[in-house]
Amino acid sequence: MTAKLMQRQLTRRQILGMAALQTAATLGFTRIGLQSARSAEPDAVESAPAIVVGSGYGGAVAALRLGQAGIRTLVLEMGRLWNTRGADGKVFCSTSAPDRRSMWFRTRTEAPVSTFLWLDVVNRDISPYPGVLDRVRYDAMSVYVGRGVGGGSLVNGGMAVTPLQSYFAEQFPAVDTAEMYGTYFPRARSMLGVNTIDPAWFESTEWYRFTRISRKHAQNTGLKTTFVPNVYDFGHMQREAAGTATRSALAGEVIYGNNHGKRSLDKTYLASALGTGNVTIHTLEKVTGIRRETDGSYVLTADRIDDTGAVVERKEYGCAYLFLGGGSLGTTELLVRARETGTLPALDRNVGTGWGTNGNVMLGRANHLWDTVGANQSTMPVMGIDDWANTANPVFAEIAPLPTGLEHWVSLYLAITKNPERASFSYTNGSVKLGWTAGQSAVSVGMAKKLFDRINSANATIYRYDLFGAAGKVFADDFTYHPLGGCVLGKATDDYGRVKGYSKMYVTDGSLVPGSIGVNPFVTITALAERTMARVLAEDTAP
Ligand code: FAE
Repeated sequence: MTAKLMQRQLTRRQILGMAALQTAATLGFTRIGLQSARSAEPDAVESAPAIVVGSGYGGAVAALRLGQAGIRTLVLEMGRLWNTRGADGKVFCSTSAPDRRSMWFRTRTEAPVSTFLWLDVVNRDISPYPGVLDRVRYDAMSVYVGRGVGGGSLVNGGMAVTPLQSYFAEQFPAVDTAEMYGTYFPRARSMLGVNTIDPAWFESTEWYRFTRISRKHAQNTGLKTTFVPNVYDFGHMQREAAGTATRSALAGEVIYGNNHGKRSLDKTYLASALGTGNVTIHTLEKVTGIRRETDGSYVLTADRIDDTGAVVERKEYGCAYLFLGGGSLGTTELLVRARETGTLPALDRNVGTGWGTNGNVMLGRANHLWDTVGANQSTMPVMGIDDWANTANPVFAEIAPLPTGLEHWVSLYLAITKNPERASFSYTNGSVKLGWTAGQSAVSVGMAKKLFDRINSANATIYRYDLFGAAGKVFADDFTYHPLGGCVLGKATDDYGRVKGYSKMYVTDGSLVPGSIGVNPFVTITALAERTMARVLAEDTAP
């Protein structure tokens, strides 16, 4: 899409919202809204009819729909607004030369593919800063999440996949699938700006040679592959390839943010939300506690931090309606803490349960010398090996890029397996812990191995042993990109995300999904949030 055309498709309100985001960034505000775009005066009001915690998919949908309903809404986001250029003239740093902008208060980056030829050549020393990617570490599992206005949309691969209707129905038996697939999935895809790669360009461009090689090897094994849509603007990507647009996906940018091309939430839902004039976002404010007053309103405590991570202010906010969009970890942690410390004692015992990794396992294969994957690789995945219908061993494996600028003959995959294992969170000594064990990951590895053993055998290839640490790990089963569950729909909440035990409190994020959805999850999270907001605005907020 040309810039002109895109502008025509944006509403006036969305353009105003984008302007608010831009002005706030330029002036270095931590408070973003149409008011702050006009004036630098601090907001004296510390309460709002509605508060949204977090600005990822669930939070962004809630903010937009509340704003459109004319409800003044405050969004509290612990990360920063990513719209200010660094000394290099860019907002985000690249994966090949990460600096302090890359990770959330770290002294060294922690990339998923951590070694090459067993050498520690991927990660870099950095100075601590509220960077855009976090890796939250628990005992046997660590979880990658995005931090900033837009949450995971800032760092993810943009794969916008609608789950198989039959699997969605299996995971959400109480949800009307006809309504989801007829109304909420299409609404989510349209709002997110989902588009598909031009198949003719895909077949001819050097940037997707790595995908075509993996497809060939899947076909040699008798396996099915399928194109997957993305929120990265493929028109922009083709112009990057032609040399007429600044490169982002074709310049190795992804997990530490994309400077161009990606329709992250700050360009879609959140811009529209700010454009309603009813939504304000506070950044660098982490909600740490929730309690309920006798009048039924909620009080949130929040720590405002500076760029060093120091708490510069402890704040309290009041609201009548509370929407939790802190993601599977953020929301679950807040609610488990509130129940266990007695500030929200009536929360259901299912809060903190039903958590899973979406069966994530990452792995690499070594190709023959003649099967080159290309030195030039786009960072946006566009195809998956779809063996989900194999009931004995269901796997959907995304064909992932490994852009190094050199030919390396590696095929990389993020396998999504149907791992039935679930874990719970517990509250011990002031912190919330995840009880996932290494044995539970072994189930995902078993499934991924069965599929990729077949692919290796059909193509006479082997695994790569050098990508996930010096110890020679083949299957990276100790991290996930897809944390799901913790406040599962119909268990910790009613069938629409209303938190059990408390009125006017809602969950709208990935914690509603019961640990597995079979594909990359953000379209599902967005569609479910749309469904929740439609119901809540129709039934709960009427005067
Ligand atoms: P999320 O987007 O994580 O947003 C939560 C927000 O709340 C964040 O901005 C937090 O900073 C903020 N927050 C948390 N706690 C607090 C608190 N206490 N106070 C204030 N703010 C708070 O949640 N999914 C796909 O579908 N396709 C992909 O291609 C894909 N690739 C991925 C690649 C990477 C590297 C990663 C990390 C994830 C990827 N995902 C992908 C997963 C996807 O981004 C994720 O499922 C969604 O972002 C989850 O959406 P939520 O709304 O649940």
